[in-house]
Amino acid sequence: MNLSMLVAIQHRMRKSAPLLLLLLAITACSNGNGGSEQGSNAAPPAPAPSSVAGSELPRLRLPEGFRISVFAEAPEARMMTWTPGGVLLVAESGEGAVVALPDPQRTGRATRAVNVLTGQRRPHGLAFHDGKLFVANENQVLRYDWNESQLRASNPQRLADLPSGRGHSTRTLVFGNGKLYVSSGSSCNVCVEKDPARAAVLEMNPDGSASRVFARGLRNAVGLVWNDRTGTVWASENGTDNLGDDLPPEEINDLGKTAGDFGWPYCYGNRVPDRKFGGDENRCQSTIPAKVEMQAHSAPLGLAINNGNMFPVDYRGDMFVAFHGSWNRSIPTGYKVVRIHLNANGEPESGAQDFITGWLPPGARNNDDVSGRPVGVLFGPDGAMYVSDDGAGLIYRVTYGK
Ligand SMILES: [Ca+2]
Repeated sequence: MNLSMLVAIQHRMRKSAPLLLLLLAITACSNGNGGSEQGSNAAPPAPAPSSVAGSELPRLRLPEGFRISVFAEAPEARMMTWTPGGVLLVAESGEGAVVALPDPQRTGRATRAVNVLTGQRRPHGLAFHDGKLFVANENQVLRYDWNESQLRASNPQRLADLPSGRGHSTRTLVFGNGKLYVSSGSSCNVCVEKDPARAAVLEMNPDGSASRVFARGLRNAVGLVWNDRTGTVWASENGTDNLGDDLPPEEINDLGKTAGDFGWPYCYGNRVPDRKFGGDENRCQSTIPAKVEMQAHSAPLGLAINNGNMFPVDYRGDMFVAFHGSWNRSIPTGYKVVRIHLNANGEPESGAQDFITGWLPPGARNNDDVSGRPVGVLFGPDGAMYVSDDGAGLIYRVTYGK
């Protein structure tokens, strides 16, 4: 049975049994004892069973001392955020939903799934600021009043319209320095955009006013994270397709303190011209080079910086990136979570090092063989790492020790 079959079955079953986990448990030859509970206002996915922690994911590999388990089932799980009260919210983009996954007893497993918002247009980016919930849909940024005890969002305010249709549909948002940053990918694989708000990161006030293009020349910066030590937003960048198996490098970029041009569609990596599109050295000299270059076609999506204290000291302050995995490469790559060591100034001191692998089986020649596709990475108030996976429809929890 391949991943697409599992996912198809899971989607059919999402309102009843936790079948995917059952299948995973069977695959692992472990003895899950299943069971689930339904919340009073829970409509969507059934929660994960409270069993087989760690051993239910025998294919996944992490450094010694780390453990990974399933925190929740969440179809189409993309970006995540924490409510002010410490409840995980996830955008289920393909479902048009934002879902809360409470774990009130801090067991490491969500006890239920609560529909916070439905009928959204590919909701993706989520954030809280001054007690309000911000949601980036494909076509607009919305702000909601938030009721923590009810896990309910109300009173939507439209803060900004975003360019939509054609090409990349994900919109990500992050707060930093009192500003809201919103990423909007390109409308094409490689082209000169007519709308300056595409292939760009916008900056605006939290009420949507004073919006401007902050970073341009970013083909698809799906992951945004605030880096406290540099005082700037950092972004992952998904490079142009069809330049070969190993070009262009995927990038991590520091968006800096002032507006700038990050190269696409003319330049990539360290100011390298895309000659196929007509880039040249002169043009590239005025662009901002990548901070980290990574394997082409890895599809880096979510970014997180580990500000918690659960992981070993050496991992603190480091950046983690979810690689969604390739389609535009003859031999598959990606499908993992990597770590980039940041120094005391918040600057990278390493390239991408494997942290969680195994969704892509060793030696796989075909993307159909993968068992999951990491999307979002987020550290929790408990210091654990949470990883969303829109291939398997799961959210994992990664812990160290205990
Ligand atoms: Ca670039």
